[in-house]
Amino acid sequence: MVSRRGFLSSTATVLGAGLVSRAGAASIPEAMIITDAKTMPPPLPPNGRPFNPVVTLNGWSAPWRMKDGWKEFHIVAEPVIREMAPGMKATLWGYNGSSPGPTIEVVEGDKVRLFVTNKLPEATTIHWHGQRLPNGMDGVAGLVQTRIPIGKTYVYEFEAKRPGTFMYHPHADEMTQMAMGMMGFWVTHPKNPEQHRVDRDFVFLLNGYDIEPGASTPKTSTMLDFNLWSWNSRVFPGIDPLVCRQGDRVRIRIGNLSMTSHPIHLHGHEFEVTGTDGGWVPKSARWPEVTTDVGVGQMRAIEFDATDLGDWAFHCHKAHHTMNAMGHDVPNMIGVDHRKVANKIIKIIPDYMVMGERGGSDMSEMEMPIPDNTLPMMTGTGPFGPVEMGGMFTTVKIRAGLTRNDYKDPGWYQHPKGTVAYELK
Ligand SMILES: [Cu+2]
Repeated sequence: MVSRRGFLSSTATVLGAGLVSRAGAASIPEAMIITDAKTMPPPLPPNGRPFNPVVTLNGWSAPWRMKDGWKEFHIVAEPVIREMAPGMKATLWGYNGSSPGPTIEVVEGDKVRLFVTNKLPEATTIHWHGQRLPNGMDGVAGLVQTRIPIGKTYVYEFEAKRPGTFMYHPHADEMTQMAMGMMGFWVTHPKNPEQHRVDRDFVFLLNGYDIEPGASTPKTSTMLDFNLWSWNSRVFPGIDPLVCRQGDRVRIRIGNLSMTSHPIHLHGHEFEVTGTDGGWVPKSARWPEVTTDVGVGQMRAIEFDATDLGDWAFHCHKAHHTMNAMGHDVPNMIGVDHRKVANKIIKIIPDYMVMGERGGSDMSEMEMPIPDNTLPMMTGTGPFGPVEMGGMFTTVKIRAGLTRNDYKDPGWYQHPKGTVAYELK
């Protein structure tokens, strides 16, 4: 047995852990553990039927083994440490070293066997959200199965009948376990790889946490007032850019396992919703949009042609969801001259700062001392200064001439002369 604690580092850690007993090892595939939060370019499927793999934003796809015609995965529910952005680590629960867990990719018609080992301090289950499957494989504790006790492994078996976009999450002590980060993405690819083919296919989950500045464990009794709104348990500037080649047909699949809806907005391009929870949307039923609301428990696949070069903002349109941990009980000080009061306060509290009289930008411009292990509320610096964002914000970076499997951050866009807003002299 190898202690995985020692492997929790910022560098990529890939390790087949000896997680099961020697007797069980023969029949259970190794569980791959990855704790790094880098976006991993997808490897082509080494066996089984062919498909065009997806790219999990700040994540990865689970490996499998083929055995007697079954596609077998080993999923381990366990405590994890997730870096949400440089400077802040969260103590979460997840699967196989990360939260969210690895993306599961199968092909329509695959017989799928999932070994689920429970390394949490309490019982759990996994519900395969959106799937057609035998009732007893649906993962609802008490209703269709007994809970998976601590230390035990349960086996789920079903045929992946419907191609599309799915999620997985516990259906046992849900409020705690989902608030702690237990969730993952699932893609069932169409039998014919030419069907619904795109050049780049990104996936991520919308989630939210309530972590007090300076703390690392989420408050699990919070119902709505979460303070960190994340994509795959990452917040801006920790969310990788979605790198696209000019001319690519791009799909972005989004699943919402947070406790509120998120209007997801793309700059500079129109998209269509081509897939929902229930499957693919017929071409005749699609309409162009630049924002689509993703409700709680829903999945949406959007598609667009990456025609225009640039670093295009891509974010949730709820303004308080593009901010990091903050106090919400802040009075609006715009237009209030409180210098006289401030001078009196400074006699008692020398560090007192006058803030907010000119708007909220003071927050991003001022270097306020913040507790350890937290993030500034509005942060990130672009080539033109502070971006003043946090939370559910990143960029779609469109560049000419990238190679097919190149997802590396190309740096900031170099604007052609005369194409940037300018000051009137
Ligand atoms: Cu939002």
